[in-house]
Amino acid sequence: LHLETYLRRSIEKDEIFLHYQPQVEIDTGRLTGVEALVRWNHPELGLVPPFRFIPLAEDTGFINQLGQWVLHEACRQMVRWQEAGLEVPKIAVNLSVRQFERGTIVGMVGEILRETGLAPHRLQLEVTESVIMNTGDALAFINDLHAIGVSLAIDDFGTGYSSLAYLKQMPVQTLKIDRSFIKDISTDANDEAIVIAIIQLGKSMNLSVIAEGVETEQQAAFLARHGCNLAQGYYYSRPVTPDDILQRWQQRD
Ligand code: G
Ligand code: G
Ligand code: MN
Ligand code: NA
Repeated sequence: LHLETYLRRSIEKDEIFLHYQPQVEIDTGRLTGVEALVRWNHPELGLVPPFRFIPLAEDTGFINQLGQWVLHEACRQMVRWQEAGLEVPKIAVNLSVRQFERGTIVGMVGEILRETGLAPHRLQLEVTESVIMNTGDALAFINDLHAIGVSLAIDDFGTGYSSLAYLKQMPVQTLKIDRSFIKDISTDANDEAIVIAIIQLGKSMNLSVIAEGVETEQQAAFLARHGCNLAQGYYYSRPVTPDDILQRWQQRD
């Protein structure tokens, strides 16, 4: 069987699940949110990494079903944590460009929020710059999503065709600095300059800026020193199970 055939059955067979990666405030270590990251555990193939099945799901259109499942599960998990006594301030969920093509994204998000009872402001949708530049109606959809109260982050910021003109028009709240720029902070002067520029851009446009792929204390210190106080990365935590989130963060706050 082809991977594609397996993938189509993965949801009904209960092989898809989510891991969650903490987002933290650098100076306090406080949990500010989590990003939901999809995982596929196939009984024979084992854990299939997202870089193998997300592009396939996008090519085959399965991403629409998968994306809906992910969003629903992520919102339900927020409610479960809440019921267990842990208030996770915000959940970030990745959207792919294909999910904007059918024009049903806004209705789907609204319905999932209603059904799960999650407050809209606790959901953040992550889109890449290419979503914004390559989707004809992206601006309209993004305005509609903003209108129902969810927030928007630009993922992998700095790696795409970021048109600053677009950024200016859009109700975006957060820039996520791509981890490729964070990796060589302290050895690569260009990367340092780019990171500082993104932080400044965010500040002057009144956006919050989070760095991804933070793996060392030095990187965190550099970011904090330059005015970026939000981070996500292995230095704080890998993506982990819902239970891991509960155990680690319930005790801290
Ligand atoms: O942990 P990591 O290997 O999970 O993720 C690899 C890539 O897969 C990242 O670029 C991430 O944005 C993407 N990804 C993870 N989960 C999802 C998801 O639910 N939907 C989409 N569209 N992309 C995802
Ligand atoms: O593209 P996106 O930002 O949605 O994907 C997040 C991806 O980054 C996931 O694959 C996740 O496992 C990975 N990731 C998260 N933190 C780190 C990190 O500190 N270092 C590296 N190399 N990858 C990370
Ligand atoms: Mn992301
Ligand atoms: Na990213």
